[in-house]
Amino acid sequence: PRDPKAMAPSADYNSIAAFHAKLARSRRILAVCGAGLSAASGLPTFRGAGGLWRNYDATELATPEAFEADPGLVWMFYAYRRHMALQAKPNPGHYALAALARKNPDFLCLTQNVDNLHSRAGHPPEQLHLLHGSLFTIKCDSPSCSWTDPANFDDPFCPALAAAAEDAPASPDQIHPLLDPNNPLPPLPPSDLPHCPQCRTGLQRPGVVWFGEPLSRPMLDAVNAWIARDAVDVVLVIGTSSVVYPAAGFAEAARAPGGRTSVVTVNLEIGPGVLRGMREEDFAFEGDAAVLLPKLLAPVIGDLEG
Ligand code: BJW
Ligand code: ZN
Repeated sequence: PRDPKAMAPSADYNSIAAFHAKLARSRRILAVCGAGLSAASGLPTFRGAGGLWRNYDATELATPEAFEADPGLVWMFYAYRRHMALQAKPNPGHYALAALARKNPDFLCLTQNVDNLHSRAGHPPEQLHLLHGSLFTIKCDSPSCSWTDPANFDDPFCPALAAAAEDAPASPDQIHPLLDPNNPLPPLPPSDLPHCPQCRTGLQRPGVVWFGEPLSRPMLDAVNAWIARDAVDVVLVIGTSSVVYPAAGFAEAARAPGGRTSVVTVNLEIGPGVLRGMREEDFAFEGDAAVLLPKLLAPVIGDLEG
């Protein structure tokens, strides 16, 4: 049974001034980011509206089983997302986090996003962990092969995926030909996809973490060691539905005893579930992360425009 007082948000749980007062007393800051952070850059999220690619659920394509069944289809999905991410620009949310990292060496950013927008905003690499990998890392799909290409920005990725690199139609009421489910995709056999240059039998695949696959062990060890090193003052939970583990568990894992740690949710929708899970010291801000983050972090980073 939970203590109802401890689990209730305070009266000023969404007060920017109250958060600024907390920030002024804070040193160790952790951020856990999700797809909502890149929504203002025009990249779709996974769940809810926009979570469909053609008529496929994006989370159903993000599995080893889907790749095994139809690598050509899954590669077309990822080739399109590479193209979209390359066309997109980091937004003020990414820039605010990058500025916080430069001002505060005790800030660590964990991101589930694979779009490379944190790096392009100038986020120091030693203060950023890519929990779910990167669209621009390529690896071999054979579990026994260690080949990787750590930075591949080819667009199209290969000739067979050229359709994914076509520019979107200029008019917003026109659909990208690749996204139109009435426009059948020609079959793309594995023989048309790049194979591994090392083992020569494996297929190249995106260096992202699919459901059921482990996150990098050294990275998880580094995150857990950072959390354990000293009490965390603030955890920013930004633009994520917090349903995918282990990412969704870091905010609670970082709570120090005595109500010292404020968990701060920044999301377009603050649902009843978030409010119910909140403690007195926590905050929740409803809105676009690209608008809210520069305001929330202004006392540390100053005016981004200035
Ligand atoms: C805005 C906004 C705006 C919109 N401003 N906000 C413990 C319990 C239960 C299950 C498990 C568990 N441990 C492990 C599991 C299994 C599984 C899991 O978590 N399943 C759950 C879904 C039930 N986890 C795994 O399999 C992980 N591996 C693992 O644990 O390995 C060890 C192991 C293996 C085997 C057995 C047991 C253990 C791997 C997870 C990999 C997730 N991969 C994906 C694809 C990555 C590649 C790609 O990009 O294609 O990662 S799935 C997808 O979900 C992607 C995302 O990073 C991830 C999270 O989504 P995110 O970012 O939160 O996006 P959305 O769309 O869900 O939410 C967007 C939010 O933004 C919404 O809230 C909006 O309101 C908001 N928003 N616009 C602010 N402008
Ligand atoms: Zn290989």
